[in-house]
Amino acid sequence: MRKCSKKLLAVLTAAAMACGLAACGGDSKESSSGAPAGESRAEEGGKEEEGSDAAEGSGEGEAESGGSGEASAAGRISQEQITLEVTGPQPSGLEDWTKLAVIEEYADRLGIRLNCNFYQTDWETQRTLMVADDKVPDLVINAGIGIGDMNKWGEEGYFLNLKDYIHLMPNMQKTFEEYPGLEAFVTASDGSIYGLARVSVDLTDRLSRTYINRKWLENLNLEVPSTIDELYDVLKAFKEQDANGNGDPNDEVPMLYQASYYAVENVLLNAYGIRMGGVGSPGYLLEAEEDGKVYLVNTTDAYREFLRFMHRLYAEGLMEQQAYTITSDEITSKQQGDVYGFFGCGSAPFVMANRDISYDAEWVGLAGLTSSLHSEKTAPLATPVGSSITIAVGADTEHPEEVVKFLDYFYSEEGKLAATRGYEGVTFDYVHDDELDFDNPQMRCPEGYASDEEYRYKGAVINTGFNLVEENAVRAALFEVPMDTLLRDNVVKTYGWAALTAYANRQEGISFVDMFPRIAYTTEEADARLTLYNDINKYLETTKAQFITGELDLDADWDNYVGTLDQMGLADLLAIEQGAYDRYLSVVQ
Ligand SMILES: [Ca+2]
Ligand SMILES: [Ca+2]
Repeated sequence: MRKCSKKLLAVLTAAAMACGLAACGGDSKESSSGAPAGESRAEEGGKEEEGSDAAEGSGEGEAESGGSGEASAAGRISQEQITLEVTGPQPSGLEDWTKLAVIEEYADRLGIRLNCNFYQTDWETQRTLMVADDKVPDLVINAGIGIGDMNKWGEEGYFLNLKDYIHLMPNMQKTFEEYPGLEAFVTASDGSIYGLARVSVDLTDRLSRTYINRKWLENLNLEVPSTIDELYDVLKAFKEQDANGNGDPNDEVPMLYQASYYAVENVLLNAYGIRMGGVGSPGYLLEAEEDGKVYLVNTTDAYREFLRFMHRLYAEGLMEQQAYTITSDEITSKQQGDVYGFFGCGSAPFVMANRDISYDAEWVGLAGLTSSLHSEKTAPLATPVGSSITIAVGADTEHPEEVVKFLDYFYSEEGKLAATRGYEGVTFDYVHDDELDFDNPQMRCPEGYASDEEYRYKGAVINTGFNLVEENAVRAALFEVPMDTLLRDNVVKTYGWAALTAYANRQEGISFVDMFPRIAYTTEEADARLTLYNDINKYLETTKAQFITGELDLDADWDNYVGTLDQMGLADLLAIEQGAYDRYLSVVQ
């Protein structure tokens, strides 16, 4: 029920009713509720920017301005050129948006000229003011709006309901069919869609990045483990023997575990049938029964067995003993000294060791571990859906049909590239990758730019602005090539961690399973959830560390742990999660 919506206001004003703008704008007094603390789990641990994969560009590009005059495969969106006002935070790395090649290309090919007004600082405040002052332009990009605020502002009439135009968005509909979790996340409880979240389909970003030391395995004549017990035996051998071969049998740390390297839990939890992935911190694990009932994994027997395993590793010196105090600089230094045997990360081995990517060849990916509790080989996939709304359309746009067609374009094959790399022959060229046997859209590197990557964000495209579908051609190819290809020396040294991850997860018998999806809270739910979630999550984090280090006993203290969670209001928190999950189900089913 809208109290004082903007659309309603026009009617009310016409009828000489008193409803001042200030009072209406006042509805949007807060803006924080959409995204509780720690909500950006997926952005953990630096996905390094890609684009420098295959170094040299052609060096002959000179797409200054004027456009190429090429037509779009999709045809022009507007026969007569129209101008759309665009706002958002200054895209990362951008200096002057008027220099971007796509500005002329979009104008020439699509009939859409963009006029951008980016904010250098304090975007969140600007965004709130923009709504409060009722000055939302045609397009807001890189918006970072929490879904609760998005739906509230949409309902109040500040943003266009894209659902009313969905018949003009066939490419988006196709993407919704492929990723129903995306549609569910952006759909408000009344069925409206006020903003779009990015969908990142790259499997190397969605699968666990967990690696075991190839040289150590070879030195000790050990196989890559496939069960949790075999893993234990390998870690034990790493500890007892001189795995790194430096003459000292005691300087190995079999497993690295630390705040930034908790990703290793993904594979370990999965060995117990638990799919890491929740709706907040990685330590707050939700899953749903077949019948749709949401429960907290952290109180299950399977989770207790996982903690038992972790405690065993800790107690027997098989994991980093400084897990809760060590710094990332210390980790890099230890890693350069060849001290770690097994870890998971959000980046890559070469990143943590501060080496070049060929260093990754010293590692091998690990996935699909089984245990007595979980005999199926599975690989959990994180949700591809972004944590906030990245693009929304102002309700007052004079060109609603053109704007939605323009957005839909970025879900098409040509449009996905137009958003991330620009246009063939203008900003990129297809270069055949002989190793992986596919055509790679390789950015050009015109004079004046230090690298093709710099050209991408300074001279070619609006960095992440229209990346509604985030793809990565090279990484996608790693999941298509014959398995043997992934073992080739050149491939491993060139594509490093991504090749290791693809190989590990493509092993015969492994099936992909979805983690708990990204669900959307209303602002009321988000407000009610915030304190409950923060308190419970903090308690889960603390007790987890205590169970692992042995400060708490997994037998003697377990019932008290479960009871404390009940007292803290776990049932109330789960009721909120259930409500949001039910709405998710109502869209995907
Ligand atoms: Ca050792
Ligand atoms: Ca040693």
